[in-house]
Amino acid sequence: MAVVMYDLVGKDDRRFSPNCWRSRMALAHKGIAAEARPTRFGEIKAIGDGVCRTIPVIEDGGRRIVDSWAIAEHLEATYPDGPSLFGGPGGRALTRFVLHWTTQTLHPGVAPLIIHDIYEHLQPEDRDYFRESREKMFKRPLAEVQAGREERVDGFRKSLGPLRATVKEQPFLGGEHPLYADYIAFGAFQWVRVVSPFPLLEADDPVRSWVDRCLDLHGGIARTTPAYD
Ligand SMILES: N[C@@H](CCC(=O)N[C@@H](CS)C(=O)NCC(=O)O)C(=O)O
Repeated sequence: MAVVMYDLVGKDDRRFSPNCWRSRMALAHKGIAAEARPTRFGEIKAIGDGVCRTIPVIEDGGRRIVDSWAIAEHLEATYPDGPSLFGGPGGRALTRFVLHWTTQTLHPGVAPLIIHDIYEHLQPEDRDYFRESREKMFKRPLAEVQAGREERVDGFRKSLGPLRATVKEQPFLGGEHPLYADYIAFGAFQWVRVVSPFPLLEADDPVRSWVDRCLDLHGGIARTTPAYD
């Protein structure tokens, strides 16, 4: 039975979730055939027994796994013959740093630059929920949060310094080959390219070359969704 992955979807079948892309890349890395089932925000509560509040969620051999980190650990433990996602216990431990950096710095840096673009790329049924829930978080209208991004993007680009320095010295965060740490960070850039025409990175930024390398991985799976570049 193929693995099913519940994958956040917007209009025109855009698969835009940074967290879901981590899991899709992880499944592809392990060589696992998975059905990425399109799921709107409003459909998450209908998954399985109704306790899921976020996606990605996968169903694998009768088990349901919620949360992208739990999914990566499940795949690593269940499919030890596929290429490793962590490169051993030390790699797994270091990947936690990338996870927390992405959650606490990268995503909060990206979100205010594209939040209204995300809204505009949702299916109509999801729009009110998204606007209300995100305006509660930002305490301002989404268009206002995103306004002035041209002036703010330089600060965001500077914040990528450690990522930039690393992928200038080596092709992937994992070294010569990608590991799950690459997919965690890559998800943020995939999020932007799927919903926003805004030029987040400069053309000659080494981060951009690394994103391109990630886009080429696993038969170009991340290029299969509509996007702006
Ligand atoms: N810690 C979770 C976070 C997942 C998450 O926040 N997913 C978002 C989509 S990117 C979601 O499902 N949000 C549901 C909502 O906002 O209602 C993970 O890594 O899987």
